[in-house]
Amino acid sequence: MCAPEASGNQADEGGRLDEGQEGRSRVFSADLHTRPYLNTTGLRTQSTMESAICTLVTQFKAFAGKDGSASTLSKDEFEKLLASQLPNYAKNYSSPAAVEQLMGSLDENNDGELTFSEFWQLLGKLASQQGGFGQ
Ligand SMILES: [Ca+2]
Ligand SMILES: [Ca+2]
Repeated sequence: MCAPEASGNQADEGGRLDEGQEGRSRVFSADLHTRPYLNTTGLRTQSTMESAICTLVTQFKAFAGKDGSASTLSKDEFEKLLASQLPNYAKNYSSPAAVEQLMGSLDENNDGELTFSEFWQLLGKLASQQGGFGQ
């Protein structure tokens, strides 16, 4: 369940979005402070991690919904998602052949489409690399 976008205080809630600075690690530079997640009207809002999950799901759905099945990513949709949402993390997959290979490694049932859970394997891998957790 994605809560409606908190109005106004998005900037200090998630990663800093100042485009001018080193953009590389900004997704993971979200404030880790532990203030209660209350918005200006005193209502409980999503935590940083909840918002991150919400973003992943929302983006997956946005790309998966472009053609064919709305709940799975075709190769074309997957390619667009990589280029648009993971440009730094997935820069080794900029050629169509590399995308195809990556997709094949994620597509567990080999139906040419990625479900969210198949796609999730990639996120887990990228997150592990980001955190230096190894494989
Ligand atoms: Ca689709
Ligand atoms: Ca599949």
